[in-house]
Amino acid sequence: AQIPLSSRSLWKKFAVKEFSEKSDFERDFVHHIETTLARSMYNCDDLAAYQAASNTVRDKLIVEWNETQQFQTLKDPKRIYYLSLEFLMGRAMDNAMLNAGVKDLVKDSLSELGFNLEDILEQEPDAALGNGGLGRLAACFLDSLSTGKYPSWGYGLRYQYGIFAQRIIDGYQVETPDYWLTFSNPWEIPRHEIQIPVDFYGFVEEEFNPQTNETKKIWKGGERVIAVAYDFPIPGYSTKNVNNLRLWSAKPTTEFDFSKFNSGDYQNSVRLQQRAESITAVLYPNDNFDQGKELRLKQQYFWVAASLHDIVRRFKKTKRPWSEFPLQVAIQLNDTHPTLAIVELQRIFIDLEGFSWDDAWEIVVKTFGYTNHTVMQEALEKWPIPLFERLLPRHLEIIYTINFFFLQQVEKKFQSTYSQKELENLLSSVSVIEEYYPKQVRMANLAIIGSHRVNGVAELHSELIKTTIFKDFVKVYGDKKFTNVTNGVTPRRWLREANPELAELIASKLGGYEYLLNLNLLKNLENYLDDKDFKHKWDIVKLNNKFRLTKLIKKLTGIEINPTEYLFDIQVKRIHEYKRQQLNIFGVIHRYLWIKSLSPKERKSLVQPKVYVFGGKSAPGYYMAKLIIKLINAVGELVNNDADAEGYLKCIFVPDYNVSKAQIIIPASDISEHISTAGTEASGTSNMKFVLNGGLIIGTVDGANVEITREIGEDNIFLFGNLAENVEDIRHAHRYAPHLELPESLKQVFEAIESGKFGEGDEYKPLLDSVRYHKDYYLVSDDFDSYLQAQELIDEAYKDRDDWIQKSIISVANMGFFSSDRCIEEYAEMIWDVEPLERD
Ligand code: IMP
Ligand code: B1N
Repeated sequence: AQIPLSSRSLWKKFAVKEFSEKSDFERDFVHHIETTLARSMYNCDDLAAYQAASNTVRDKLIVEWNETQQFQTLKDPKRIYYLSLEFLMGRAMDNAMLNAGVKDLVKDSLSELGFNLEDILEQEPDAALGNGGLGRLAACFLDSLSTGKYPSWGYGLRYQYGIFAQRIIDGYQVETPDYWLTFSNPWEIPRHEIQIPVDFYGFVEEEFNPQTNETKKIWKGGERVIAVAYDFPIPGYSTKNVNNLRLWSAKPTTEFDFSKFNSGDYQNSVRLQQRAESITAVLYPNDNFDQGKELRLKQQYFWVAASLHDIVRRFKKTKRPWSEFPLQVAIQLNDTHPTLAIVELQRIFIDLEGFSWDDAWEIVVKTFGYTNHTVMQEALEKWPIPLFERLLPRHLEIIYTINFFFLQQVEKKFQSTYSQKELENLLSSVSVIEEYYPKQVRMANLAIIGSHRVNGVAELHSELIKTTIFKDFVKVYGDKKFTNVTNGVTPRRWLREANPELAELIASKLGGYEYLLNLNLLKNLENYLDDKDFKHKWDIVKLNNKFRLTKLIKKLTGIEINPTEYLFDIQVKRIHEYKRQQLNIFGVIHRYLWIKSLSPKERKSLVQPKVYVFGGKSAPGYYMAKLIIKLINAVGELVNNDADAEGYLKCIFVPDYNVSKAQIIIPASDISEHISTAGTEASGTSNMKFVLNGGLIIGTVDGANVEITREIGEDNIFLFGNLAENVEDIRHAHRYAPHLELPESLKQVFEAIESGKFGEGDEYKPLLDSVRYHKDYYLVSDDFDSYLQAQELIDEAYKDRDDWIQKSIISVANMGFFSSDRCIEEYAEMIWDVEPLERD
């Protein structure tokens, strides 16, 4: 519906004006308190103040959001669609103020109104719709897409429960639901008018058309659910560009099943409706693991179907010919989770728009790009055919056809050069269908076949996928289809917001905050390596950040630490055997035993005081990871209360690690641990965040550690352990060795654990046995001594504080490459073929 021309001047006269002065903000704030919240100055607590303040900031955002969307509709540029099942956004308020450049104004206004901004920001719950690196990467990418002025949309699910909150009870992880929508959420705009029907189950019918003499396949769905859109404005830094993140929420159809109702089965008919909402109820809490649950497949199709419907509708509005679809639309698949989009788009073209197979498929392949994030076998998605067939019968048919044409092409290419046996092996390895009991659909194979580009997320990882899990696809396609885009992080959240003191110190030398838009400018910090005053300030900033963290630790655990004495050694990330928190805690135990063996005098002269900080969640069903958490807490319990270790060693487990805690923890590190078994961590992104905040790394030659080393120099990182190229051989040796010989150092640690120092010794048996008797898949025993040596080098290096600060500054100065702005530029050029669009 269009407003008549005669009314439009009235609209323009009353167009919303954004606040730009304190008095405007204060007026809008009071307005929201009194109307939106129906409160007053007599009952306004910090929570109400947060709600009013966030609504006021939101209003400003919405004005720009509207103008950006209208501008993009008018210009109709190629758009990027980033499909991700996870967006780990964290808090929105501080980010929105910083990006819009109004934080100081808001702070002063709130103070005049009687509130403290920092306290108010604490009221916001994290939007924790993700597990870890993959979800947070998607959030960093949205920030960079808006900042880089790329016309783009994120599409995901609006889970009512994000990643669970973690509590530690008697040293064990206990999960509690994260209902983050308790209070109305000012950062989302419900679009109740955007309702997209999504069908499941049912059957496929053939329809004969006597005119064309063709039969057409029609899918008759058996269960219908409605997708409702919720829009989250994504502001860019220092630009009026505000893009959109659209998250879908499931609700029942209003079409009531009257047949059930009339037959007296009212209860069942209501139950079916309630079932609809369960689709977007909860995020699956697994990182790097595929659980293969039916509800997860339902989530995936629900999300993909609604998103594609929206994308196709937007394209159709422009009345362009279909051939222009891939010129207007780039869809990026964040891992294989949205791979059904390939099939759904093919279905739309064939079944609904009447394309020929080949015409449709050409457009589909040009449209999609696929990012792989892991080589871990247990994370690769596979769906049993019987389940798939029941839920999505038509899609399975299309997959069979895609696979048929693909295998035909492979056969043609190799039949003259390969033996029958070789050809069979190749075909069965690249086939979308795995011959298994029951047969399975391999989503990664489908994603590769249906995309024009496949990328890994760090150089080492991108090489690995070409030589291991996807090597047979390289034979088929050559290696041009496979590329690398090394991950990055947004310096707005991970430097300026998380570490305002360091950001300001850097700005004071680089002539302002321009570097947040061009992170390579950090290089100029190397001009100040001899500036005593600057280095002193650098050191003080780190100390202040350690104070900030110890305050948080005190609040969460009751444990008091005086940070001036200690080196802070931090490992925060999902708990996983491949990330090897067990290696770290075995190292802590080793150090504790050493300290205990020394006289007080020796301690004073030999021991570098250290706080080991751990944090991270285990998947609820991951027994071994939960055992590691328990061991860390048990070690903490002992050493934190041992007078011999007082002043030399602390071991802390920070409960409920999340994005907003990361923003406090990361800036406080002297050393952070990124110690995965070589070849297992695709990239890692917290490694980048730690170094960007002036911390050094102890790490394996894995993921993006390799490129960090190249950029900052190998003198500024503590590398250890076996290389990825040797891991398979070592595993092979383990498998065939009669028994595994442990290093003396590790034997001592195991003896201490078994002796019952950390509670019931037997309890940890599975953890020790996985090393001793179960082939040590993660090479803990092979890397242990090398790890201890690296720790010794750290103690040594930390003694020369001036040199340490030097290392820290050089590292930060060379982190420009790891801005997610650079990633987005690479995707835009190599994969999406899109340009920024400046608003005028
Ligand atoms: P969509 O691409 O149709 O979802 O539109 C996204 C946004 O673009 C809308 O929320 C509007 O702000 C804007 N928009 C859509 N259609 C028009 C139009 O015809 N004129 C101006 N703005 C539009
Ligand atoms: O993606 C990150 C990388 O930096 C990490 O190295 C990588 O481990 C992480 C299934 C995953 N890979 N795979 C997942 C998450 C949830 C799930 O259900 C797999 N996460 C990663 C960003 O590239």
